[in-house]
Amino acid sequence: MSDLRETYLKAIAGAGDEATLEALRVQALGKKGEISLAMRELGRMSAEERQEAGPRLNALKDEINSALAAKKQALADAGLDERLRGEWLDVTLPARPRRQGTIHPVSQVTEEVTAIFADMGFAVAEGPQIESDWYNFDALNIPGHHPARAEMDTFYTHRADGDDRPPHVLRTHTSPVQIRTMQAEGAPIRVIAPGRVYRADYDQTHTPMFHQVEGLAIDRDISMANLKWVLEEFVKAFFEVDTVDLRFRASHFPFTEPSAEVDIRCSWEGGTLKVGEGDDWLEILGSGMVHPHVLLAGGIDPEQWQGFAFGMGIDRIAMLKYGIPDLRAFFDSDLRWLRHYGFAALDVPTLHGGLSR
Ligand code: 2U9
Repeated sequence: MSDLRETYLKAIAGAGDEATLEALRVQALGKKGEISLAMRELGRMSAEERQEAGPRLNALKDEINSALAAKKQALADAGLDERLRGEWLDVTLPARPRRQGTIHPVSQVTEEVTAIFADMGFAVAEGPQIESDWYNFDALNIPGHHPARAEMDTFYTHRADGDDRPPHVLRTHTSPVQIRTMQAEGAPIRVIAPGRVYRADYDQTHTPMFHQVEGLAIDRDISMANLKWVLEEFVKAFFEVDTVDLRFRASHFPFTEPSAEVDIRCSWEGGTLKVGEGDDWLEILGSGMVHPHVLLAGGIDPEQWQGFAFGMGIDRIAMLKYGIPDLRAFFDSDLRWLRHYGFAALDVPTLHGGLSR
């Protein structure tokens, strides 16, 4: 009987699958199994022999049953382990590239500009695209008779017949956003206002809707020197160069005094723009010290506070940085154009991670 025990326990331990286990069970404990047959022999034994052999056979039967159950469980566990190893998946891997959309250059450049100015302490401000003429013109020191109103090729909405109030306009610049910020928050202020603006103009360099970003910094001791530093830092970061040369040309805007248009030194060697070297100058933005009338319109005391402001076209600086030739293609929704000039959806521009790589 101890032979029987050893043989079966060894065979069970060495079984490689459930079928082998089942065969062993039948061979030992099945109707014609070795242990079942041995138990049948009990009837032919003397009472004494039976008393000795009965419990031993029963114990062996229990032991083999337990060994079978334990081995069955072990085989199942090993099977699960192997399946888990085979079906292992690293959920932290990036998604497989598929045909997918791209980030439009205007969105990409807006993100880049926002990251650069955020690093210098500027928050993003937003406002309505349909504005009253007061916010779009009067508050910015552009009175009704001022030629700038006509020059801006403004889109007007219609009032109902008999309604004499002045019509709303599609904002011609994002400047109304800064007026609203001044009214809502008071000084000091550091904001940029990126967004859509509208002018009735359409040719190779103008679309009736385009994008601007304007900046406004108001504090107690702000001067043109602060403006110059901020713009230099911006241009270096945006064009991803270590040095830039800026040229401030005296200009005129109703909302700033003094006003300056800003050019950057560049070269156009081989048709590609290089910023910071060469003998050409490229106009990229307008700027100046906020006119006292404009501070007053925003509810800020010009005796206590000064500020600088600047504005530039996002579409234009996107064309310059990424060598995009025709502005009109920006808004054609041409998939081939978008795949060519678009940016990968997960490449969010940051100053530490790189703006455009
Ligand atoms: C407030 C006060 C002053 C914003 C400014 C410019 C100069 C400028 C143009 C650049 C190219 C518009 O897109 S563009 O055609 N902008 O030259 N913008 S200063 O001045 C402000 C704005 C708001 C309250």
